[in-house]
Amino acid sequence: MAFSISLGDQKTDGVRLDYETARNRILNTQSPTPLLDIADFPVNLKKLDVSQLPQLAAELREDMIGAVSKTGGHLGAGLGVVELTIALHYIFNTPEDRVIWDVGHQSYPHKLLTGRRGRFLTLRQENGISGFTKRTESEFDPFGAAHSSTSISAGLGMAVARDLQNKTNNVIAVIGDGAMSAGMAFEALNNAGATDARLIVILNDNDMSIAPPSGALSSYLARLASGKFYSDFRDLGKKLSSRLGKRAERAITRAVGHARGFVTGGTMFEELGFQYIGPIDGHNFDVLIPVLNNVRDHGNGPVLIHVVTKKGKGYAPAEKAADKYHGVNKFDVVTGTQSKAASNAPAYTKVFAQSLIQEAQHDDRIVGITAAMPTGTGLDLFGEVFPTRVFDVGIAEQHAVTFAAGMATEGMKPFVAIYSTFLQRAYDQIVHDVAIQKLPVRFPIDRAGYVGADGPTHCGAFDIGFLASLPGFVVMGASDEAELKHMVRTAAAYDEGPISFRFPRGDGVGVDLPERGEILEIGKGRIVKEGTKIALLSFGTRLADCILAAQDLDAAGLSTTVADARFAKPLDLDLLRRLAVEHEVLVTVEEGATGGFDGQVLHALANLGLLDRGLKIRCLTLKDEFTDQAKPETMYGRSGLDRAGIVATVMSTLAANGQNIYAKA
Ligand SMILES: Cc1ncc(C[n+]2csc(CCOP(=O)(O)OP(=O)(O)O)c2C)c(N)n1
Repeated sequence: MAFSISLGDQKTDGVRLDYETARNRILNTQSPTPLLDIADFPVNLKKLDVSQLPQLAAELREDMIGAVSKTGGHLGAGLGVVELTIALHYIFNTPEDRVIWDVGHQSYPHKLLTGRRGRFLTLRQENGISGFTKRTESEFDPFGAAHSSTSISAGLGMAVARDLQNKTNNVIAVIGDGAMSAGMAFEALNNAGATDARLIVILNDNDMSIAPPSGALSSYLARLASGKFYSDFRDLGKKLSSRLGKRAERAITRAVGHARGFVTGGTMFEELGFQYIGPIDGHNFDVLIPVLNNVRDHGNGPVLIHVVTKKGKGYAPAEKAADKYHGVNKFDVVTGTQSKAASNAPAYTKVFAQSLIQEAQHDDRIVGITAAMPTGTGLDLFGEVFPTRVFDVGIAEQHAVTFAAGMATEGMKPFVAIYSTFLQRAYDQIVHDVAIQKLPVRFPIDRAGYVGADGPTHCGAFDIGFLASLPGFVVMGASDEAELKHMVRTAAAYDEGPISFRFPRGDGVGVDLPERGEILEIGKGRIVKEGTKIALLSFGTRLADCILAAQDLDAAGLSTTVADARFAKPLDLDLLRRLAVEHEVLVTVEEGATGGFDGQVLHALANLGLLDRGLKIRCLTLKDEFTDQAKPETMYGRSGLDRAGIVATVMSTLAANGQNIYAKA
């Protein structure tokens, strides 16, 4: 059997059991009623004896592995915090005590223990539970997340608000070592350390981000976790008791026999004003329980507990995988083999990476920058070819952009590859450090548009609007993978200022790829198909549906032109003029929020006087809402961004003679 599950060292004497044996022990021998059935809410979890917690942990892992094998999702991070999650709900009085999970991708065990087990197979599906924490989903989720490094700020806000209202609950922020590398986490530490606010920060250090972590903090934590072990535990107990009270001294002295070791004195966190406890073994209840018990309701000031865990813990395929099963498709539980949707077209990410490699072979000033997403952005492939020309700066989008700006001042050609949704975090850097100085930083923007199962927090909705509003910015949208190749080359060749190109998640449409991309003329779109009555003006990959819609419209006797704008900025005004003057109806189509390409087009048409002649114009964009997770096709359908929706918009525009299309919904 390829898959083994760990029941905790006490039960197995450190021997790893194969899956069947473990399962039988859990279900038959050890407990006729799975403990997970009992521990459906924290109030019931607390009825278990401490000695039963390792078994509960094993059941939780098995449940989670089984469910995620059917739904796909984030697995490795959750597997690593099973014991920590149980211990937190066992010791603290949730939901009165607030537990904030940073990013929220590791919250699956938390969801299973807080009343959501019955719905767990709906994870990340339409009308199902979210893959992240979400306030509207449960009172046990005090703060919504998905973008990283927000938990300490939110927790400090809650702690200060609690004190202002004379309440007494605990606030606990659980943050990973990867998330801790972000500027926002440091800003929060800096603020919290200077206050008396009773805030507990748990640093979940698994020495992994999505990829192995980069940066000096990671090396520092590794030194804390493995280098220096505190030798005199009694002294440590005394030291802590001055801040945490007598109980801490006794329990910590008791617990240390099971701990990996304690370090105290002079850690970075202590210098910042935190009481530092750790490192402790995050898979050992004998340590977790007394430490959390004694930190609960402690005196004043912030405390940081450094917990060492293993990402993917307890599931061999995850432990062995390079990414520790950070995010997985559906998979076979026994072998760990993941399914991959069948498609002959290459993924946009791969086309981007291969095109960038190709351009970099011609120009040694091209470098790639990622904010902790080398695999997601394809820069891992670039790094295999050019190891010295790729920079993983950690989860630090703001820094990534200004770092790129600095490189550009020195004549390098930085490509800052950041997903649309995470680029939001670096907006001031884009405006102030890049755009105002007209620096030629290149922005390849992946995951532009709907992202399906990851839901509203990851939807790439706003980049067109927030970039196209910046003076001098060139904003491109690839309509297929060949166009993406052209845009990589165009961006590499363009030195006048900032330039971006967006492309969606997933596979391309399967067009033939040119040997090498062409340099596109800046601000020029193209006519894909000529017609006379209807004009569909597409920006991005909805072009394929525009072409299909045009076939239907032609068949209905409505001769249709299809144009690929290529540029949201600068707009092709000649093309716009032609479409506006020669057609009765003009529909703009884009996979972005309102105020993006549509806004640019409407503004131009208005100021060119082209709206004064009776042109009927409609704009198709993402729905003006934060859309919950669903299949992308469903989302396109609801926004009218698919073939049928485009046809329906044209028909209703003609029929309604000027009425707005919202009537169709
Ligand atoms: C602002 C932002 N950038 C990038 C990401 C993508 N992302 C999700 S989880 C993750 C790694 C987090 O690592 P860590 O905090 O150590 O948690 P672990 O998964 O190891 O438990 C990254 C980079 C994100 N969620 N938010």
